[in-house]
Amino acid sequence: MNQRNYLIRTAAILILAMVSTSMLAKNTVKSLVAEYLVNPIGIDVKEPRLSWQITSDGSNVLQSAYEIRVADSPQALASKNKLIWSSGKVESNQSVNVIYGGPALKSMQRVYWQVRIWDNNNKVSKWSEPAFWEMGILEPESWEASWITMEDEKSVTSLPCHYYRNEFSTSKKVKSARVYVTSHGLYQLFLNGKKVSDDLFTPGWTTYNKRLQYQTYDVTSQIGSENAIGAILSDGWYRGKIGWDYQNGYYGDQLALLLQLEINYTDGTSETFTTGDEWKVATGPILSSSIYDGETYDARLEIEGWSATGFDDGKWQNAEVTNQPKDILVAPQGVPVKATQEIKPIEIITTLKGELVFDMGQNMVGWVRMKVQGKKGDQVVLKFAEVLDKEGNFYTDNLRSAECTDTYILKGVGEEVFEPHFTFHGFRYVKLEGFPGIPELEDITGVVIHSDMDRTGTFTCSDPLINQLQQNIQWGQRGNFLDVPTDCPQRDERLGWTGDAQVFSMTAAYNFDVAAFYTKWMKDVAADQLPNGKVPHVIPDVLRGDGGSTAWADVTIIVPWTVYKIYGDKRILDEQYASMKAWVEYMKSDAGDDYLWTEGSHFGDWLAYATINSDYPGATTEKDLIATAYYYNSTKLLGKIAGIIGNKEDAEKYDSLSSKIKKAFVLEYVTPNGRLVSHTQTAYALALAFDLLPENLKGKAAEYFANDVKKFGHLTTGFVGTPLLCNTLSAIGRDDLAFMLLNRKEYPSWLYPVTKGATTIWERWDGQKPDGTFQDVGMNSFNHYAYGAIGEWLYGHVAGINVDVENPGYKHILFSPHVGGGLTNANAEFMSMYGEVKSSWKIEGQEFVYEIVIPANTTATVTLPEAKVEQVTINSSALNENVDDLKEQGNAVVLNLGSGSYQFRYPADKLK
Ligand code: RAM
Repeated sequence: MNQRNYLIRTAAILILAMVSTSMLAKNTVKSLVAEYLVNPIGIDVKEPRLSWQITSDGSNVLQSAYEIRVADSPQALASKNKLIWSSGKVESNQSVNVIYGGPALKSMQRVYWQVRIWDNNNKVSKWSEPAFWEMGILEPESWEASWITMEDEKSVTSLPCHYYRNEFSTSKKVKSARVYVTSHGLYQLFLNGKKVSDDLFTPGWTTYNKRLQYQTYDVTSQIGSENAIGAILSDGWYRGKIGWDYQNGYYGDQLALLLQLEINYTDGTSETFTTGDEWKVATGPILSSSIYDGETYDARLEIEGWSATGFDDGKWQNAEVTNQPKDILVAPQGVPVKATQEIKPIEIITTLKGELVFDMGQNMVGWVRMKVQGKKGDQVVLKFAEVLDKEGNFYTDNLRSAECTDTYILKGVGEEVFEPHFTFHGFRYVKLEGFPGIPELEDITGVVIHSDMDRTGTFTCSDPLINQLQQNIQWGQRGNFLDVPTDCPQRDERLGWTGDAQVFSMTAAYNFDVAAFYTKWMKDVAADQLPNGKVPHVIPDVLRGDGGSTAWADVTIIVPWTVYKIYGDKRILDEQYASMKAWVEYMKSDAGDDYLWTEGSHFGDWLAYATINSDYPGATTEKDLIATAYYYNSTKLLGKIAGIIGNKEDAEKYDSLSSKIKKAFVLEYVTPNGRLVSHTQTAYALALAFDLLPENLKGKAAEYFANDVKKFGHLTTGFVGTPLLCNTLSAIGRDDLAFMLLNRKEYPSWLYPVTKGATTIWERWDGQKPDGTFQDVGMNSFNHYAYGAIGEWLYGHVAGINVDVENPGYKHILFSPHVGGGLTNANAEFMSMYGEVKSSWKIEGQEFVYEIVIPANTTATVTLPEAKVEQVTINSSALNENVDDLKEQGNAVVLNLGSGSYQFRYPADKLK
């Protein structure tokens, strides 16, 4: 919709609002976030963006103005002359990502802020509760600390973890204390014997040689007069095994710690304690710890009280100062990894082979906590697997070289509790060897870990199998969003595969709040991009620059575009623009003058349907067709993005380039009758979804597409085609086929794994074959989210919650539910930046009942399928007597509404 129409429509809604809104609507401003985070500390975004939500007991509520005020304490917010910044009353409907416009903020500065709004009746709200954000260390010079390491210990194989410690005292009353900390390798931090934070896998995974995150923790309440500080360091991604070929030490061979503790006293003075050569270091009970291989812990070597005061570290060696860079330190922009759930096993199995196996009932990512009692030196070995084989035995062949083994050696002092520190496993089954005595269910607890994103979406419907599919998609996302979006969590891979991330990004953004998560990861994409614009296959890149595959490297454009659409985030488009452009320029130079991208090495429609039939080996979509289609799509999007960020010249340039690619595509890959040279579902889905066909051939191509689906009766797509498949069938009016694909239970389909008991999404359509045997051990993950990209269609099409790209961030919402596939209800809820969006329909007797929630400060267009205006009621009254802005369009009724909760009812005869 163009700007003018939007304004007219908004005006219409405002008029309507006058009629139906209670003039006394009470509006509350809440859920304040800075840079998508609740009260973040230690950020380094110099002009943070502020967002809030409005809740109201009235309907048709829009914000007409806001006022933000910022001060250095909550109390000071109320006194005008103490403010750091006041926006004044700004006439604006913007309540998402409003840029802080006050004076430059200093390192470590904390500011409090609050906001009030005026609604469309010019009624002002109360000020919100105060929120805050706090800056981290903004200049490298402010890092006074030195990197420290353990003398002479350079290694590229896993050695025992390092334990660092130091003590310090304070003599004055502490007002505030912050610790800034990072490491080469992973760290866990302790203060006076206690863990400082429940963040896991810190400092996270980035392109370490270019960007290294540090964390900031508020330790004010933990500081006493005598203090001890300790840290454990392990290899992690930095020095451990990562990538192919048993590759260790990709980033370096030396573990190191950097820590700075800033204490402000109540008398206005301050003190800084830092890592330096007076620190002590030793090894301890963690004999080895590897992300792929697991952890070995010898409890007999535990060091009682090592991170508390008074410990005798006389036998520890002095740490050595090491010269490592500090100018690459960045504050995290994502969300930390945390343990978010605990799971009890459902069964203890003795397999045919006699193995003792716990079934967690869910393919999960994390580890288990084990309770055990035995003799000193007893050794319990825990192994992890996703599946049992067809005989019911423990199966680990698909983990490839990853050992996924935790070993615990008992100290022999009554009940002992073990959980690993720096490893994670992807598993449903846990095999125990050497357990003293007979284990019970309660001896094992599953600890689920992932980037702690807020869950924003739910989707349910009348079919339990589809509900399980949705659960599997969400579990797949949880298991694979671990500071970076990985392909899988179990085998010797777990890498940030770009293709998987891009195809899943829309689904991901329905399920969880991924704004911060992707903002962080996209910076790594840009950091690892090669000077010629080529994008590595995995980010962070541990494959030494191998990259440039179509549909994978296009992550540069597609993920920021998703973040823009879902969160209305323009800054990510600005900040990633150079990276996006470099990628398009790379394709342009590789494609050359004929605009067909026939060069390069590509994954193609990865893992598409394959058969062993002699006359039909499976669906092969030519790689250059895919590459040229993506070249077109990314170029076109880049042009659009250039326009959005105000770069007119590029907008025109890439728009015109995209037209040339389209022409070349049609000439090369489309017959004059609309048939594609690769006559596959993926090819048609690409051509139709990306709008690559001339108007007169669209109908014919759609027919070929539909006929192919009908002929097979199943999907034949891989990673590239699958995310587009149902959306495109629906777009050409073939919901019947899209629902047929969704409902199919035999291989290949989304529900086939569900019927086999899957609790996550599989990498391959036939990870486990109907006869119970497995796919090739070389590549058979049972927790791979890529095919979960169908989630986007469930939320957007079946339940009907869609973003309007012209008014991104759900400022204007498109509700368009679709009944089909025998479903009698479908329900989606989505927590947008503006508040809760809901879309829920059911067939109740002879009636279609549809409920929606439109949050305050948004508007919506609702499309009611198979409806006649005079038969529809809204909140139990006749629709046409209550809503002016409505029309009949084909068989649907289309209306525009402002915020509120609405229920529609009308006869369902045409919907069944
Ligand atoms: C495998 C995985 C991954 C995919 C690459 C191309 O490693 O299946 O998901 O993106 O191949």
